[in-house]
Amino acid sequence: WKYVIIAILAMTLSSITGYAQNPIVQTCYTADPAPMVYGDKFYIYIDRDEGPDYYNMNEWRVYSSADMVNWTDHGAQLPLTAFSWAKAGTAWAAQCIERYGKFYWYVCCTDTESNINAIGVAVSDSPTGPFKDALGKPMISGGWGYIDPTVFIDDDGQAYIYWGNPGLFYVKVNEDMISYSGDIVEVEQTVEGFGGPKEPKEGVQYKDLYEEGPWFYKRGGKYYLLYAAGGVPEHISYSMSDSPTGPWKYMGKIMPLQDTNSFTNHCGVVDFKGKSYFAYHTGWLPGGGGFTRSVCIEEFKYNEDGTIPTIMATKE
Ligand code: FUB
Repeated sequence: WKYVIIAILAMTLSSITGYAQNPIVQTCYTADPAPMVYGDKFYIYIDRDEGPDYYNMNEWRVYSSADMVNWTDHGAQLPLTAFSWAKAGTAWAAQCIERYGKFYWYVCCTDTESNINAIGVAVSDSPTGPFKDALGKPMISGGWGYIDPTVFIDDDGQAYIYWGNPGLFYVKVNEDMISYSGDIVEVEQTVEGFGGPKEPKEGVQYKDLYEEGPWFYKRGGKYYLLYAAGGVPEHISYSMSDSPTGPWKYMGKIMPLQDTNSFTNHCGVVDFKGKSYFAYHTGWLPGGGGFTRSVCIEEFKYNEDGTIPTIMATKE
């Protein structure tokens, strides 16, 4: 009976907290989480930090859960070597989405030929891979700051990809999900749209409030753009719009600065089984830090008007 009661208590507690324990991956250092809901599972796509003193990363990995408590490690379903054009050690932030039963994993890494960041795309028939380079070359390249892709397919079928640091860019993605149409647009970072001083100010470390790591989605008819902000160290802020291409309205901070042992942060948000989840990273595993980060998740509730409350990083 003692064990039955303990088991019932444990199950009740885990259903209250909604997820197991932060960091959700305890076996390696993970960063830049990109959650995706497909079927009855929550998938999370991450890049693996190798450290010790830079963003030295060589693979993207997939984890899944049906209950936000028990996680399955699906392994490194996308090694950087899958992209023959990519420079070793540069497997940075990525996001996977589904269209017409295929899964597209958008990544950023350095193009060996130009030695600057570029965005690539890998494809699979399953959310857990195996994935292969869809193009054999970068999908989007030719500019500085082409990192941290985030992709969203609107209700009318038009897909968009946002990315960038420095700068925030977007372009319309074609229905094939591996090419794009029209010009790449750089978003003007007004104070109304992204907060913060537009020009550098003495004593202020940042130029614009937007820094990197955009996360783009739609909910309740409104478009959301979440991003790492404020220079170094980073907090998470967001802007909202009635249109997928703006104009954006700065809405404030979501995750303020805390002692998370990581000077970057990078978020992803989804709804799953009636609850909302905010994924981010810290440096909270033993031996962790700014280049050996760890993915964490918080459950949260949107405010009645669709705005996002303050979310604090927790170790629970
Ligand atoms: O993980 C490498 C870089 O650090 C990402 O591309 C940024 O978003 C920051 O998290």
